[in-house]
Amino acid sequence: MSAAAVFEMGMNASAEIDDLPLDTRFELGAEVTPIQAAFLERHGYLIFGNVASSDEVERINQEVNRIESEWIQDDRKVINGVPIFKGLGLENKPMMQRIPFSSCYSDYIRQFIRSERFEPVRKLIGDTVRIGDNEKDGCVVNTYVNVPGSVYPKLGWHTDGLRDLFYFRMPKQMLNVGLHLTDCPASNGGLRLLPGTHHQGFFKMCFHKLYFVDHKPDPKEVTVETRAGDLTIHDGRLWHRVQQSPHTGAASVRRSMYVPYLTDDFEPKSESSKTPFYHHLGALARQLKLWRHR
Ligand SMILES: O=C(O)CCC(=O)C(=O)O
Ligand SMILES: [Fe+2]
Repeated sequence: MSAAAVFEMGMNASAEIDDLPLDTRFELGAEVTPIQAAFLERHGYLIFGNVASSDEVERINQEVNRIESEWIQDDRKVINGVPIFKGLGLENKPMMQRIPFSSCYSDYIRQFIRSERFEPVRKLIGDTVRIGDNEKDGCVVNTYVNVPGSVYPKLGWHTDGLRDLFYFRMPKQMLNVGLHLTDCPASNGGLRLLPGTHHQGFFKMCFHKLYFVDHKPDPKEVTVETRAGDLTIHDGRLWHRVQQSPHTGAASVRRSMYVPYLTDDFEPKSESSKTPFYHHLGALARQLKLWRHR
C-alpha cells in the first residue's frame, strides 16, 4: 500500500475518529487500519501498545547498557561525527544519555528493528523506505534521568523537521518511530505532543515556540503515557517535548529508542563525517552544565 493510499483511507475514516480520546492506545496489526491512518492524519501521531515483549525490551536494554559501558571504557565522545551525550548518572557515574548509531553496535538491535511486525509502519512511511543504521544519527537511544550531573533530564519544545534546516534542506514530511524502553506514566514526565501542529505552515514551524529553550507546558499538549514495549509514531513537523521527571535518581529514568526510516538520498556516515553545526551548540551547552556541576 502506498502512503497516498493510506492517506486516502484515513480521510475516509475521518468522521469515525471524532470520539476517540487523544491518548488512544492502538494495537499494531498486520496493516495500519483506516481509523489509525485517520488519527495520524488528523493529530499527527499514533500510540501502539505492547509492540515489543518484556523479554525483547530487556534484551535491548542489556545491549544498550553494554554499548554504554564499552564507550565509557574507550572514552568515546563522538560516533561518525555525532557527539554522544555524556553526563553523570546514578551514583555520579559516567552515563551515555544519547547513544547514536546503536544498531551498528548491536546485531540484536539491528535485527529487532527489521522485525516483520514493523512492516505496516514501514509501509506507512513509504514504498521505498529503508532503515538508516549509519545515516543521520542512526538508531538513537535516549536515556533521561534527573540527577545533578545529568546532561539530559528533559528536552525542550521542538519539531524534528527543523533539523533539516541545519543541513540546509527544507523539512519534508517524515514519521518518527519510537520504541519505549521503560514505563513512563504521566507522573514521571515524558513525551508531550501538540496535536495537529504537523498541519501548521512553515512560519509556525519555525517560530511557534522557542526551539529547545521553552519547556513550558502547553494547555493543548497531550501526555503520552507509555509502558515499556510501546511504540509511538509522530510526524516530524509536530511540536513536542520531553518533560523532566519530578522524581530523582533511578525513579526518574526514562529510555526511548528512535528508528530512522529514511526515504531521501542514501548518505552513509563514517568516522570521517563532520559534526553538524547544531550538535556543536548542544555539546557546548552540555559542557557548561557539567562544568557548573563540578
Ligand atoms: O524521547 C523521546 O521520546 C523524544 C525524543 C525526541 O523528541 C528527539 O530526540 O527529537
Ligand atoms: Fe524530537
